[in-house]
Amino acid sequence: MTSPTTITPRRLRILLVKPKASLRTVIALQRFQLLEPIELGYLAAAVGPEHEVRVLDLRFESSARRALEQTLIRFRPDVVGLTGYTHVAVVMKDLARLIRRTLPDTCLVIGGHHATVAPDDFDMPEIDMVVRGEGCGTFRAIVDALANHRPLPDLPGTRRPGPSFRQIDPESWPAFPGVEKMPVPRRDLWDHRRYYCVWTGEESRYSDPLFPPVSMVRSSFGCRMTCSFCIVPKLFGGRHYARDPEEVAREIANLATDHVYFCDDENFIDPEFADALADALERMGVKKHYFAWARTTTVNRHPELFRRWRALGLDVTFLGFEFATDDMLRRIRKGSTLAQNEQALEVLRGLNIAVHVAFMILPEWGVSDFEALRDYVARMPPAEFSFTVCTPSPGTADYDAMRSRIWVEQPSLVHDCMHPLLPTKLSLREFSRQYSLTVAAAARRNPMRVRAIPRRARDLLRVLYAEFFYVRSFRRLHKDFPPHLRHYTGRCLQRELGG
Ligand code: B12
Ligand code: SF4
Repeated sequence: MTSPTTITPRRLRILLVKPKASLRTVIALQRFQLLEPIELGYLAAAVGPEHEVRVLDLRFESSARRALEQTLIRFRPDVVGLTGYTHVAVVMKDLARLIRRTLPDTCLVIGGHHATVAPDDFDMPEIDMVVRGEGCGTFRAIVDALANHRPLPDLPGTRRPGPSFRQIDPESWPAFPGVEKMPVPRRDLWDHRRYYCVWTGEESRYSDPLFPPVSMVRSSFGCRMTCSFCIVPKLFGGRHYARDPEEVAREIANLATDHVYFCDDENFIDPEFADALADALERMGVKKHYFAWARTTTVNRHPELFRRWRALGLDVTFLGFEFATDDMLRRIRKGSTLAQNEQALEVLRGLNIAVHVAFMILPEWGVSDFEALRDYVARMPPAEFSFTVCTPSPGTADYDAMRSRIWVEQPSLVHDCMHPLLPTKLSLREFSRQYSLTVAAAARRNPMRVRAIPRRARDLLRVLYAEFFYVRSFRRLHKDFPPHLRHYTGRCLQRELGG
């Protein structure tokens, strides 16, 4: 009789990689905000302390490929986890080839937003496993299998490149496992002082840092609304999952930074939870500065909640206005009216909470539409503004509806919600000019600028420099398109489309 042999699990070296964007618009945006690779912190926490994990944030590297290659050679990871949004999908594929060439035996796992919404893009032999949706449990199971000398397991939400890759029903969305399965992200794998966000405030003072070090915290997952362009309802099955308020408060209390950027989809959609989190923070005596996301309807329904959070340190709230007409708000099923949006802005300003207002632009806009938006912004009370082009995410019904009209062969190359994916009515050059004029005009409406709050010379220079590159990236938007589109005039396109 043979006695059962016990195989000692291996301690694995795991490298988690955040790619560097290639689009000027995203790189320019990073001059204002560069936030922690928190998704990688989650994955690192999930695999546990028994493995050696490193995070490589390529956004800081002048040559991302060289930095990755050197890390691969020096660290020789057993597993590489690569994440990314849609706008870096092509970059990710290039990095996958580099990883495979450099370390043929390393297990390469791909996850993140693009892998979730468009997994077919990663059906390539260089990749061992594609993970869709929330990845902590799955990544842990993959690492466990490898550490225990077992083959890669077949897990829900995963695909192995090969003949069966595309046979999986694209409509089968991986279910969110629930908040109790989520670990507290590891933040010791990066230097928190490198991550920042420009910090607007209605009550901002000279001595307040304009680019403070910032940590990201996720207090809840998902949203109950069904905006037709947004992927969040699909990711979380139309549900909002709130974490244990005590646990969130503890996580915030333990942060090395004073500034917290919530990366929830909507922080206040469950007012009982937002109140309970405020209770917990108060009980623990936590005093920090917060940036949060809210729907305008939530603000109007619960102004007292925002008053309470202002006292706790809520400095800025992100409001998705989306459009400046009720007709458009109805079309995208936003569930709010322009009057409601304006009311929310007033409520928050009345509480001295600065507001970040987000608008969308449509490819079919003419000059007068841009002018109307600029007029509207000029009449609005001071706020921080951002503008995206309405480009629904792959995986939404809106994306499927426009798919046949997408004018670039490889949409992910310009899919950062700042480049039009559908033919523009204006020439692309004029569209870019109008877009940049809108961004520049709105920058002058920032509350700190309107009230001419004096700032440190260094901060002032940094923000002006960032703004210059940001506005310029929109002005040059047309240059990011393939050569045959760059010089297209709108009229030409309309003829092409038969319009
Ligand atoms: C906070 C946030 C931001 C922040 C910062 C994000 C960051 N870390 O840099 C800011 C405001 C800067 C931002 C900017 C942008 N964002 Co954003 N953002 C979000 C938001 C609300 C939360 C993202 C987040 O941090 N989640 C927390 C982490 C823990 O979750 P996660 O990223 O999903 O990761 C989990 C899984 O995906 C998986 N996973 C991830 N990576 C990997 C890797 C492996 C190997 C495995 C196994 C698993 C795995 O496991 C992770 C742990 O649970 C999401 C909406 C959402 N609900 O996801 C939009 C979202 C991700 N953003 C989006 C977009 C489009 C952008 C912008 C392009 C918008 C713009 N034009 O300005 C920019 C691009 C910025 C950039 N540098 O790339 C889209 C992405 C769509 C897509 N298909 O790519 C989303 C989904 C919004 C939406 N409704 O469409 N964003
Ligand atoms: S856009 Fe905002 S409110 Fe609408 S579904 Fe997405 S996360 Fe929810």
